[in-house]
Amino acid sequence: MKNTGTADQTLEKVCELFRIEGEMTGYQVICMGNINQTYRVDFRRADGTEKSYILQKINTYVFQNPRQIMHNIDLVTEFIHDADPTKKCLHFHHTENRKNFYFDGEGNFWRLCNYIESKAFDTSDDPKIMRGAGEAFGRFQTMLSTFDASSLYETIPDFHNTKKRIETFFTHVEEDPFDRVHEVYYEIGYIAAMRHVASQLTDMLEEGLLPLRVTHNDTKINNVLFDKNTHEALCVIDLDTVMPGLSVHDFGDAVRAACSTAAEDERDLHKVSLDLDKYRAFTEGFISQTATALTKEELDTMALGAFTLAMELSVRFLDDYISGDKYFKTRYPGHNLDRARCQMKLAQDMFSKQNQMKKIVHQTAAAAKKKAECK
Ligand code: GN1
Ligand code: MG
Repeated sequence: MKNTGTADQTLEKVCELFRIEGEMTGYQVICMGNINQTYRVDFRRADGTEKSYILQKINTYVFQNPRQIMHNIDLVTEFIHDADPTKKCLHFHHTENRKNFYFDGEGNFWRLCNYIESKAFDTSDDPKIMRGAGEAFGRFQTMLSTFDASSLYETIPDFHNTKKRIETFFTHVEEDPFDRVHEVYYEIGYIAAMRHVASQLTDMLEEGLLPLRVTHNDTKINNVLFDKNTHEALCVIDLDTVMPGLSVHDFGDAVRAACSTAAEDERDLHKVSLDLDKYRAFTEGFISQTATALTKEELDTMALGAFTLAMELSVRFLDDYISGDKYFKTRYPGHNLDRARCQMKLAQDMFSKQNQMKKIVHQTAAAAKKKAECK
């Protein structure tokens, strides 16, 4: 059924600028992601066939240089396509003047890409899916190992600089612009107590102990598209933050997002912990693609990466809460606070499970290396 009204007309006009053929028959708001506004737009072409596309309005509060993002995306998608033209991948359409974006002059920045018929998961109890997600992110990183990192803009500077994120957070705690700090003394205390542990990866990067690679930087499992029937991982999406970064951050972000026993914003904290079965399956998938490339220091710090990213997200959500909820899209007042508490609980559980998590990494890496040697 066709939606009516001005949104409809705006989407239709933008699609026209991207030279989409046929008549728009409808659209659907895709409720995925906390940043950009995403739509699926459906078209019927002159020959009667139907085709859908993904149209996105970029959040320019978060991405202050969207042109740089689209420059990166052009290079990365082309590289991925050339690496394996048989695989499904994102393809962004161009306007008449050969731009892969349209800026409407009223602050709206649009882009349009192919719609891939698929299924996405926030998590799964099926080890095959968890392993598939690990493989997809591991493969993504391995594939980009020969990509020229210097050709990429840093789309959000210091994106995973956990140390700096914590410093910024404490500046905002001092300022307390919305008089919310008194509600979160417990959380502030925990962040203060753990800031050195959470800053360890940043320190190691600065000391040259961990290698800088081209990484995805937003490895939520719902950024992997799976085949609807076979549940085989098809491709990795959301390339806005592909930048030089740490492998252990990609691993850690995926673990904190996919291997929890609860949703990212669960309010009942008793339900929140790390599911070690999911963690093992994801780790097996990720390491199967990266084992021979990862350094000893990287393998040693993967479990710390998961703790660090849960802490980083907790700090980011809490920072947004005390700063007036400007960054992440929220569905209700206090949503960022719930997310922050949930991620903190997850970080605490991961901290208590560090030894088990490290052991799984090392066992998996040893098995993967042995397998590679036997080949
Ligand atoms: C944002 O919009 P989405 O879900 O792809 C955020 C990530 C966070 C995530 C938490 C650019 O990603 O860093 O991990 O929310 N993206 C940006 O759900 O800040
Ligand atoms: Mg994203």
